[in-house]
Amino acid sequence: MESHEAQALAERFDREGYLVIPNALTPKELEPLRQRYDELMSAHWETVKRTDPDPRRVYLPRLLERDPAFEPLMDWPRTYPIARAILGQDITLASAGEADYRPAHSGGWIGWHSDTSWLPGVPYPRQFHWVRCAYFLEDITEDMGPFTLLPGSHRATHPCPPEYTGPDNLPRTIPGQVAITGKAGTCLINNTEIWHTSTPNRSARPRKLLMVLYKHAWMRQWEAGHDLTREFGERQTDPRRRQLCNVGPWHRYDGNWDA
Ligand SMILES: O=C(O)CCC(=O)C(=O)O
Repeated sequence: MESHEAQALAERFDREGYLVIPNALTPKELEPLRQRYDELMSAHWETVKRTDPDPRRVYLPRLLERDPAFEPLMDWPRTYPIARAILGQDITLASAGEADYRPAHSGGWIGWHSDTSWLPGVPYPRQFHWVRCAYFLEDITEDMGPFTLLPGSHRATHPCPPEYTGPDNLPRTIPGQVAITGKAGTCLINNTEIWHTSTPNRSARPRKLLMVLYKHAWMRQWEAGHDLTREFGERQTDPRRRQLCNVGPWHRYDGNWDA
């Protein structure tokens, strides 16, 4: 991707808080990812079912570390230049990636929210804090509980109104909301500060996502088992990937970043 193209998309992202990139992964590129995802998820599913017989969302952290097939997603050529243009040269990973699974015929699991509702209260000019790339492993249609967001809400100066979510903890329909649907291989890139939710999956098909999360080097990673391990970072040989994996200093007196 040409840098002027990535820059134009980054400017749109700044205004709207999200981008939808069709064909970020081709059918041939998707195939090995889907195969490993299905194997990992079906083993995890058995574990989850022991404690929760009716899960609404199943989630596997540290995805990038689970199989080398997923590693290239950290600097994928059709999406990474956009994340790099949005965050700038000190870009790093905010977590080790996640596999996300919404079973067929499952209820909603979360109401309207921002991932960091406290940011409007921080007294410095608004930063991009987390930028997430969510890759669709299969087609996602309206009835499959798509990620749903309110364009531009990442710039709000107040938290997401609690009345956007009903007493049943299901999201209410809000004027202007956009349900992100698309073909397998699509990537949703979003500012995680945007007000978002997802609806129940009323279809007979599971919703499958691979997620990669970026941040600035000087921010802490997502903790509690989501973060990249030191060992994984140290194994990387490519300077850009080492930076992405938080190896090396973040203060860079010399100003030379690798990503
Ligand atoms: O797509 C979804 O299920 C919603 C995801 C979400 O709200 C989140 O990860 O914070």
